[in-house]
Amino acid sequence: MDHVDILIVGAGIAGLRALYSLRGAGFDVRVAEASDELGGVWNHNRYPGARCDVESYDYSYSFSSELEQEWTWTERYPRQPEILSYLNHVADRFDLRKDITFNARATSADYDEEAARWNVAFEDGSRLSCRRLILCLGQLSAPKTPDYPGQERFRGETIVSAQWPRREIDFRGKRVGIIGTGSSGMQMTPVIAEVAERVTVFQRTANYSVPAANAPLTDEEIHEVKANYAARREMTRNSPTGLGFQPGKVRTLDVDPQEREKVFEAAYNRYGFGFALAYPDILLDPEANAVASEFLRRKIGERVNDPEVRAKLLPVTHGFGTRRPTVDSGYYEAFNRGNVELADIRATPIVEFTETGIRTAEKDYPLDFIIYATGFDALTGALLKPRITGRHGLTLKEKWARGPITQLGLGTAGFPNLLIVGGPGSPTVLSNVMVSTELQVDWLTDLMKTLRAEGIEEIEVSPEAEQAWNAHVAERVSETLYMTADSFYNGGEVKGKPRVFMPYSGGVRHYRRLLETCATGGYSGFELR
Ligand code: N01
Repeated sequence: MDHVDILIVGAGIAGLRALYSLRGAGFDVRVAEASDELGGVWNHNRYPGARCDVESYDYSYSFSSELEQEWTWTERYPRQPEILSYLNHVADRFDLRKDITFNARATSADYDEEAARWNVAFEDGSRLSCRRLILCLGQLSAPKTPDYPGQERFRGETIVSAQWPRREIDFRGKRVGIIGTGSSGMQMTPVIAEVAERVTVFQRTANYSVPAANAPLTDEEIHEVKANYAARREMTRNSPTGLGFQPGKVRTLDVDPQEREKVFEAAYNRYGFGFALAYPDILLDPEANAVASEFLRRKIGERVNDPEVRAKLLPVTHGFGTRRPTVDSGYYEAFNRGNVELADIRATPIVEFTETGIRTAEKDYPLDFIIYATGFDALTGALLKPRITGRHGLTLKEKWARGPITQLGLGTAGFPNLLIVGGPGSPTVLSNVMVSTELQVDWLTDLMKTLRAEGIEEIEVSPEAEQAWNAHVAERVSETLYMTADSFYNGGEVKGKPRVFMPYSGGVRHYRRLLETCATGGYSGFELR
């Protein structure tokens, strides 16, 4: 069996960054990547219109000022191919590929208590032993697909948005059905509608979306960002979300309606995702949330011509932001085209798939393509795919059967020398993941250096610490409105998944302080031996 000091699983944003930092610190480190390419979600989500809804310059690594200066983003919100080129550029620029093994899907990891090592097995039968195992498996990387009667009968092509084929797909003259109206469905709808003969969007839940106000970056904007990167980074790390804006200071209802309208209008037109921060209490106070939700419903309504379609597109099942809102480029306007229709499958559910399309309780939709833009088994899905067995034969799946439990999102008791980036219990999907990932990786790198310097064989989360952390995660979310809706944040939309709020809602800035306190306190909450 091959041996390595540190094995990182996953060569997405987190895995690449961890490789760069740990190798730079002199560790013997290797990355195992399931795909034949790096990039994680940006490798797999190649659907038309895929782009990031965080601004390009904020969705970039901060570890090298040379890299910051030499890479020039072209748009405010970068498209998937541009992000993938960026990640490839980073890999080439820092010679990361030589330590990545591609086509290496980890299927299991077993902790050998006597040797204090992890034995990792891969799909091709190979094995690797490592002292420390770092899981960088992504938050939204285990796609989930629907389960409708007759799916196998459909004779057209079925595509999963998060496993988009690499070949060119020609939608010209085709009838395309899109199931799902989260970010993926909303991003692809207007783009596919430009070429397809007909697009039918199958909507179960109307969602809130704010226009992206996307545009090519001007020379002045690029200059401004590059000249002030350090300050910008500091600002994002000190913000609640890792995004480039701070929340408003006054409470929503303490402002008179005309003034509030102006603030909402400005945030709506410029901020994209940051609309949620126009006032600090939009996700905390039901009345504030109701006012913001109403504003957005009005705005959505203004974008749709047909009154019947408009009524169906207005979100009414939940408050703005309690499920992940989206940032779109022309989603609602697409319904004003002659070739886009909305199938409201909450009112008239899908009954079955047929050989030629989808039958709902209302009618038959003949289709050539069906696209599942139906989301992910978020946060725990990818972590629980390999069979990970810690002390006393306990698997991670068994340990987390009633929901994930961690210390600071970084590890869990009974699984020594196993560390997680971007996992449950950290800001993860509630943040700009570039920022939260870099915070965690820098912290882990310092931890590894300390373990090496002090000759520490094992690090393991203490059971008391993880209980306390989970209680804190639950307490923080209880101050918010997040649990008022089922979402991928709380597992409520996956059958059989425990309904537990998984990310840490206390904000990036606070989380950063907690990481520092943990480290300066001798890695409190972890047992070092
Ligand atoms: O997935 P989603 P997504 N029958 O879970 C519907 C990131 N992302 O891939 O609401 C019919 O948001 C489901 O309906 P409902 C980003 O974090 C980022 O779109 O459960 N419909 C919902 O409408 C994003 O939030 C970018 O009733 C079914 C949709 O499918 C996250 O990934 C771009 C169904 C799933 O929406 C996920 O986005 C894209 C069924 N059986 C994605 N099952 C960026 O820009 C589910 N649905 C960075």
